[in-house]
Amino acid sequence: MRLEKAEGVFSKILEEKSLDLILIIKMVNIRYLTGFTGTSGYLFYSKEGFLFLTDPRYTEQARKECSGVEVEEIRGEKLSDWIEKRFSPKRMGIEQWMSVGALERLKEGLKNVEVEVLLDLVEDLRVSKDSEEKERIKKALELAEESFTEVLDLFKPGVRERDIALELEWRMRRKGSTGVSFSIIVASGSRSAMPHGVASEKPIERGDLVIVDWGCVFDGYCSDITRVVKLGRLSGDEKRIWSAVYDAHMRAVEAVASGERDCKKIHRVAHSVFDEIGLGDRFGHGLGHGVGLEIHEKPSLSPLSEDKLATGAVFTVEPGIYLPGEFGIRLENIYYLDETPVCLNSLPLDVFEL
Ligand SMILES: [Mn+2]
Repeated sequence: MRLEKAEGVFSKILEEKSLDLILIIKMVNIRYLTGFTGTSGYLFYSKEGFLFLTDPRYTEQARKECSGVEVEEIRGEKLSDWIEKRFSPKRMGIEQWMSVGALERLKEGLKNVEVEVLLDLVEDLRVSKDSEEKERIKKALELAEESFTEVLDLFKPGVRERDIALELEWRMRRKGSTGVSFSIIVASGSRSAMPHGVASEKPIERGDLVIVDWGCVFDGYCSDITRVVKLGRLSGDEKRIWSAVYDAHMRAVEAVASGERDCKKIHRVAHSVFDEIGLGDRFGHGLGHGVGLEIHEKPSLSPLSEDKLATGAVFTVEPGIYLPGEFGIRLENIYYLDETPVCLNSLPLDVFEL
């Protein structure tokens, strides 16, 4: 079904841009289109349809995984020579992800071929998730949340941030995840003011506020969630900041619920909550991002985004306030956009006061 959808789009592009060939090189895009889970190969599209090229390490796997796609093998031959021999293209389009070095080599080998860079060809197709994708993301989130609940009793004075991160990762893997979707953030005390404070050797202390931002991969799909833990009771200041972040989060989700689909406007709704209390400049990152085969994918909810939220999109909402030298608070959930946004999380956004 994904291949059929892609075929419709790709065949139009061949025609509009007068191309003979399209080359897809990013492995998650190849996985999305063909089901191939290996780490090396090239997907071509021409008037004949799709063709997947891989090397002998993966030929058998590709024939099993890529149903409906012709698979060929390359052995001891330069990619450019193979392309010339198989397609003799005059004009070809290549995804933007090829390295400048690889592109130079390819152009040297294909001297008479015009090359055009194609932007976000498959990324745009990936925005709206089908039900199978949505279920995998939900499962990845479920494993992440269950594991977090199980490690809450580790938040004790003297336990290092990285011990918590390791335990969390180990539990997610034990439950069936293939790994973390990014390096787990456990940022305690004044480190919580660093939006990406990856777990360090620092032991957590009584009174610390701890930002935990984590996620795992299930069947290729990522989850991403942020919660705040406090060793003790929240101070007045911490409560005030938590409420502002919570309001920003909810106001953004309400904007989507009432029909806003312009991603930069959704970002602005959250930002304006912080502006109202004079903390606008303490929110320096985007409000959220798409989640799927990659931890950060389209759409981007940020001030410069040109993206629109499409039905079927799975995206995070994660406003945060960071006070250097003091503390930070970020609250992140994942939403699925049906007619209205549906929260995929089970854990509440409240601070876990321990
Ligand atoms: Mn995130």
